[in-house]
Amino acid sequence: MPSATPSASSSKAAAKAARAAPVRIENAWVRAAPPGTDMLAGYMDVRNVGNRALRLVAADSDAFGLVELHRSLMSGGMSSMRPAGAQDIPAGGSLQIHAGGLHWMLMEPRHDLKVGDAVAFTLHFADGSVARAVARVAQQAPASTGTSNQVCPGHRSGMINGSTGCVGAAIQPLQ
Ligand SMILES: [Cu+2]
Repeated sequence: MPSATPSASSSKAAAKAARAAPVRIENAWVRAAPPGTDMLAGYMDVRNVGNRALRLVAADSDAFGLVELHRSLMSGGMSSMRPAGAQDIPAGGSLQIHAGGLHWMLMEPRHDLKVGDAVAFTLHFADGSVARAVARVAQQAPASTGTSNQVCPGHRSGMINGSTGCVGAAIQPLQ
Protein backbone atom coordinates (compact mmCIF):
# COMPACT_ATOMS: atom_id res chain seq x y z
CA MET A 1 0.00 0.00 0.00
CA PRO A 2 1.52 3.31 -0.98
CA SER A 3 -0.31 5.36 1.61
CA ALA A 4 1.67 7.08 4.33
CA THR A 5 2.22 4.68 7.18
CA PRO A 6 4.25 6.01 10.04
CA SER A 7 6.24 3.32 11.74
CA ALA A 8 4.72 2.07 14.94
CA SER A 9 7.92 2.56 16.85
CA SER A 10 7.96 6.29 16.21
CA SER A 11 4.36 7.01 17.07
CA LYS A 12 5.23 8.83 20.26
CA ALA A 13 7.84 10.94 18.54
CA ALA A 14 5.52 11.62 15.65
CA ALA A 15 2.80 12.82 17.96
CA LYS A 16 4.93 15.66 19.23
CA ALA A 17 7.23 16.07 16.28
CA ALA A 18 7.50 19.37 14.57
CA ARG A 19 9.23 19.52 11.25
CA ALA A 20 13.00 19.49 11.56
CA ALA A 21 14.62 22.69 10.43
CA PRO A 22 17.45 22.26 7.91
CA VAL A 23 20.16 23.52 10.22
CA ARG A 24 23.39 22.24 11.63
CA ILE A 25 24.24 23.31 15.16
CA GLU A 26 27.94 23.60 15.83
CA ASN A 27 30.16 24.53 18.75
CA ALA A 28 27.30 24.65 21.22
CA TRP A 29 28.36 25.32 24.79
CA VAL A 30 27.14 26.81 28.02
CA ARG A 31 29.52 28.82 30.14
CA ALA A 32 30.11 27.19 33.49
CA ALA A 33 29.14 29.24 36.50
CA PRO A 34 29.30 28.80 40.26
CA PRO A 35 26.49 26.83 41.89
CA GLY A 36 23.52 29.05 42.58
CA THR A 37 24.12 31.34 39.62
CA ASP A 38 20.70 32.34 38.38
CA MET A 39 21.63 33.35 34.85
CA LEU A 40 23.98 31.55 32.52
CA ALA A 41 24.95 32.14 28.92
CA GLY A 42 24.96 29.75 26.00
CA TYR A 43 26.61 29.95 22.62
CA MET A 44 26.44 28.12 19.31
CA ASP A 45 26.60 28.45 15.57
CA VAL A 46 23.37 27.83 13.70
CA ARG A 47 24.12 26.98 10.09
CA ASN A 48 21.27 27.01 7.58
CA VAL A 49 21.93 24.06 5.30
CA GLY A 50 18.61 24.44 3.49
CA ASN A 51 17.84 26.42 0.37
CA ARG A 52 15.57 28.99 1.93
CA ALA A 53 16.10 31.67 4.54
CA LEU A 54 15.18 30.75 8.10
CA ARG A 55 14.09 33.00 10.89
CA LEU A 56 15.15 31.93 14.36
CA VAL A 57 12.52 33.13 16.78
CA ALA A 58 13.04 31.37 20.11
CA ALA A 59 14.61 28.55 22.04
CA ASP A 60 13.82 26.56 25.12
CA SER A 61 15.62 24.05 27.27
CA ASP A 62 14.65 21.43 29.80
CA ALA A 63 17.35 22.82 32.07
CA PHE A 64 16.02 26.40 32.22
CA GLY A 65 12.66 28.02 32.75
CA LEU A 66 13.38 30.84 30.34
CA VAL A 67 15.74 31.22 27.39
CA GLU A 68 16.16 34.48 25.49
CA LEU A 69 18.48 35.57 22.72
CA HIS A 70 20.41 38.66 23.81
CA ARG A 71 22.93 40.92 22.18
CA SER A 72 25.86 42.36 24.11
CA LEU A 73 26.68 46.00 23.52
CA MET A 74 29.67 48.08 24.53
CA SER A 75 29.06 51.72 25.30
CA GLY A 76 31.47 54.01 27.07
CA GLY A 77 33.40 51.06 28.40
CA MET A 78 30.31 49.53 29.93
CA SER A 79 28.82 46.32 28.73
CA SER A 80 25.11 45.88 28.55
CA MET A 81 22.72 43.66 26.74
CA ARG A 82 19.26 43.62 25.37
CA PRO A 83 16.91 41.12 23.76
CA ALA A 84 18.06 40.56 20.21
CA GLY A 85 14.74 39.53 18.71
CA ALA A 86 14.29 37.15 15.82
CA GLN A 87 17.31 36.48 13.62
CA ASP A 88 17.25 35.80 9.91
CA ILE A 89 19.67 33.19 8.63
CA PRO A 90 20.07 33.18 4.85
CA ALA A 91 20.29 29.92 2.97
CA GLY A 92 23.83 28.66 3.39
CA GLY A 93 24.51 31.20 6.08
CA SER A 94 25.46 30.74 9.70
CA LEU A 95 24.23 32.67 12.69
CA GLN A 96 27.07 33.01 15.14
CA ILE A 97 25.93 33.20 18.72
CA HIS A 98 29.27 33.99 20.29
CA ALA A 99 30.54 35.75 23.39
CA GLY A 100 30.65 39.48 22.82
CA GLY A 101 27.81 39.42 20.30
CA LEU A 102 24.76 37.30 20.63
CA HIS A 103 24.18 34.92 23.50
CA TRP A 104 21.42 32.75 24.78
CA MET A 105 20.50 34.12 28.18
CA LEU A 106 19.64 31.11 30.27
CA MET A 107 17.39 31.98 33.18
CA GLU A 108 15.58 30.12 35.92
CA PRO A 109 17.97 27.14 36.01
CA ARG A 110 16.26 24.02 37.24
CA HIS A 111 19.45 22.57 38.71
CA ASP A 112 23.12 23.38 38.95
CA LEU A 113 25.28 22.50 35.99
CA LYS A 114 28.87 21.46 36.10
CA VAL A 115 31.59 21.29 33.48
CA GLY A 116 30.92 18.47 31.06
CA ASP A 117 27.18 18.37 31.56
CA ALA A 118 25.01 18.25 28.46
CA VAL A 119 22.21 20.79 28.06
CA ALA A 120 19.54 20.14 25.45
CA PHE A 121 17.94 23.02 23.58
CA THR A 122 15.12 23.21 21.09
CA LEU A 123 15.37 26.05 18.62
CA HIS A 124 12.17 27.35 17.07
CA PHE A 125 11.89 28.93 13.65
CA ALA A 126 9.22 31.19 12.23
CA ASP A 127 7.97 28.53 9.82
CA GLY A 128 7.20 26.22 12.73
CA SER A 129 10.21 24.00 12.25
CA VAL A 130 12.50 23.14 15.13
CA ALA A 131 16.06 22.01 15.71
CA ARG A 132 17.56 20.20 18.62
CA ALA A 133 20.92 21.23 20.00
CA VAL A 134 23.03 19.74 22.75
CA ALA A 135 25.49 22.08 24.40
CA ARG A 136 28.31 21.14 26.75
CA VAL A 137 28.99 23.07 29.90
CA ALA A 138 32.53 24.39 29.66
CA GLN A 139 34.77 27.12 31.00
CA GLN A 140 35.42 28.51 27.56
CA ALA A 141 34.49 28.19 23.92
CA PRO A 142 35.44 25.01 22.09
CA ALA A 143 38.72 25.62 20.31
CA SER A 144 37.10 24.82 17.00
CA THR A 145 34.99 27.96 17.02
CA GLY A 146 38.05 30.03 16.30
CA THR A 147 36.67 32.64 18.67
CA SER A 148 38.06 33.12 22.08
CA ASN A 149 37.00 34.91 25.17
CA GLN A 150 39.00 37.93 24.17
CA VAL A 151 35.92 39.43 22.54
CA CYS A 152 34.06 39.28 25.80
CA PRO A 153 32.66 42.72 26.63
CA GLY A 154 33.98 44.13 29.84
CA HIS A 155 37.10 42.06 29.54
CA ARG A 156 38.95 43.85 26.81
CA SER A 157 42.27 42.90 28.30
CA GLY A 158 41.58 39.35 27.30
CA MET A 159 42.25 38.21 30.83
CA ILE A 160 39.45 35.78 31.14
CA ASN A 161 39.87 33.21 33.80
CA GLY A 162 37.47 31.07 35.65
CA SER A 163 33.83 30.52 35.41
CA THR A 164 32.27 33.91 35.73
CA GLY A 165 34.20 35.81 33.06
CA CYS A 166 31.74 37.02 30.50
CA VAL A 167 28.61 35.98 32.27
CA GLY A 168 29.32 38.04 35.34
CA ALA A 169 30.02 41.07 33.22
CA ALA A 170 26.92 40.54 31.20
CA ILE A 171 24.55 40.01 34.06
CA GLN A 172 25.18 43.24 35.86
CA PRO A 173 23.10 45.54 33.65
CA LEU A 174 19.96 43.59 34.44
CA GLN A 175 20.30 43.93 38.17
CU1 LIG B 1 21.93 38.38 28.26
